[in-house]
Amino acid sequence: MGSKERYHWVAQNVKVSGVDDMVLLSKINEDAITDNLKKRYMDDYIFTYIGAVLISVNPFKQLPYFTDREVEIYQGAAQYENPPHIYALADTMYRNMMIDSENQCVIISGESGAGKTVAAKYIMSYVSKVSGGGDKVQHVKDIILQSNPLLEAFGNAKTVRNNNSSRFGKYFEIQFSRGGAPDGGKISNFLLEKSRVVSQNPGERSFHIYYQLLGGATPEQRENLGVTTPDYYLYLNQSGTYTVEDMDDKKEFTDTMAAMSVVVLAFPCFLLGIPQDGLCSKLTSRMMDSKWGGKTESISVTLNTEQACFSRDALAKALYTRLFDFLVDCINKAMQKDQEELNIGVLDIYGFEIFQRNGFEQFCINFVNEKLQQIFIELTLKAEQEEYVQEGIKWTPIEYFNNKVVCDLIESKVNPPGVMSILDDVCATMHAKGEGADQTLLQKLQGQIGSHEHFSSWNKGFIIHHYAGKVSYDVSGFCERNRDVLFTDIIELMQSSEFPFIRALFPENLEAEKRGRPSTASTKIKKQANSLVQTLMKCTPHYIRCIKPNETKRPRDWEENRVRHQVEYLGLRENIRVRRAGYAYRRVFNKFLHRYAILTKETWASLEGGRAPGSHAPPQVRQHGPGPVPARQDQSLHQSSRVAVPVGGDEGEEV
Ligand code: AOV
Ligand code: MG
Repeated sequence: MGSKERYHWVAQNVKVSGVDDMVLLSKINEDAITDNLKKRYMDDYIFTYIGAVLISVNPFKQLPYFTDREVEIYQGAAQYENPPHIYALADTMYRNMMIDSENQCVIISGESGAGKTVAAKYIMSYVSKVSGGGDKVQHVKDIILQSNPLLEAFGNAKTVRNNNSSRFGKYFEIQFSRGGAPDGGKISNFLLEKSRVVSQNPGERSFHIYYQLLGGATPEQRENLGVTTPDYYLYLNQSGTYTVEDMDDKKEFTDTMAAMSVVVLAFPCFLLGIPQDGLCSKLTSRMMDSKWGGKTESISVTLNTEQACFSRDALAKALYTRLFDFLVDCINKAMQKDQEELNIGVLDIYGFEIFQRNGFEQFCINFVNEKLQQIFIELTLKAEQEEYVQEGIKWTPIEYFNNKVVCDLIESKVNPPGVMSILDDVCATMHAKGEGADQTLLQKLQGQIGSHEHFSSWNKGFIIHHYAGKVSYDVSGFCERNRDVLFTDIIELMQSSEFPFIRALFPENLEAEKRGRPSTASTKIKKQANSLVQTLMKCTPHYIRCIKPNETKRPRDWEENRVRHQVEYLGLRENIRVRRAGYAYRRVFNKFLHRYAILTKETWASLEGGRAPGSHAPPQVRQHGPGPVPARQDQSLHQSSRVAVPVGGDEGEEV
């Protein structure tokens, strides 16, 4: 479709509703932003821009503009040519990657149920539709798309906030050849909420796969696996919820099985392959070292009911997470390529969440969200403003809330130590049975960070004033979940399984592990979150900020206060103000020159004697602004010498 034709098509099918880009709002305040989003939402426009940032409001219904026709319209078009759309953002990423030979990433954020996972899937399907390739590439595309139902079956569950809530975080890198064909991929997964395997809150379910299997297994599978109905199982019947509105577990099971066949994987029937009496004795007793007459001996201690249940649950959770990691590994192997060239990374994590009772899992989930908000703040509000100052451009600072203070409160090692450090210290010294550890934790938290402005406590726990609101955490279970131990006897038992599959899930070298201090769950998530930040910082970032319009999950239901609250904490007003006052288009000198040098003799000559663009000649172009600019820490993303072009001459900020 030519651009004229395209324009007509869009013009006929799209009516004007509010403003497409909120930089154009005549008033910039939360009311005006919320009003604009509402107007558009009620007219079925869920997408709106703030410059290059895409805002997406969950419609809770299928909208008609995600067909092949839109794929065609948005392909190769400039952002302003068409109404805002997630395909436009996906197209920009793909084109940037190809033109600049740079890795791209999209950070999709928003609270639980705001539409992140759906957005991630649209990006993946768009990229796979517009990129070329032969049979091998088609196979990789199939894996990329089929990995979604597979991982959702094992990693998503119904919560009260979202019927298909991601209970793990995922960074999916789609890898491309220099020619732009997706010929590989890699998934990094983060902290699965494994406690869900053994218990769920009222109104919630365990992971979808259990209900799929129970609803969709063939008679033969039922017999082999000893499958009955969900109410029979203690691990599934505590919440009293077995079905989800608009979800057909039986059909989903067929899809999961089909997805498994694409990554060539037999259904891992995880019957354990260990003698029943072995399991029974290891679940009800434990080997402990005992000092007797100067000698250390191992003796078998019988566990009480509570301890035995704890061992059983620990085993169930370990089996499930390891199985999940195994699945991710299989998918990765199936789309692995020898050498990485270019990639587009799609980040879809569990959203910020507040439940009636919030435990260790919510604490970790909300911490990861806090880190993502920090990237947004760093790159779109802080670095952008600092850059103008460095470039010597007149600039009136725009105030914003920097949530680094909350990140530090959680993860800082010293001065004062953060919640995670204090938690690790308590875990390192806690009694084997862990009695009283949670209360000790609470006291230490109060003692060491009780006066922090984003921290307060109550009789059963503590409150963190997150960027997205106050969350009250119940400390009970924090230490046990953080320590995350699986007793040695149980690991040994699993390592003695007759099935190689089960043995492979427990590869640890127990002798070596006895020597070091075991790593805790919070240390792991902290490491993962920080390495994720590093990875994202190396790419050109794009942002989708998802908004949840209601708690009823119904279409056309608009809860004004909820939306305004999200508009506030997402920092949309500050985002618009920085965007309006600043320059809309920037390019690093080097790249600008390589791209446009051909337009004049002088610039062409400056490319080291007229070498072709794409060569690595350092350009001899004078910098904009006063003299050399000091090097910055985040050089990889924000190189300091840039060409800045005001678009539309709108430098004024207030109206
Ligand atoms: P989330 O990923 O942000 O929550 P989802 O992407 O799972 O949220 O969206 C929740 C539900 O909203 C989906 O299952 C759809 O029913 C509906 N929905 C979202 N986006 C769209 C859309 N563009 N069009 C139609 N329906 C949509 V969580 O994973 O809980 O943080 O941990
Ligand atoms: Mg999700």
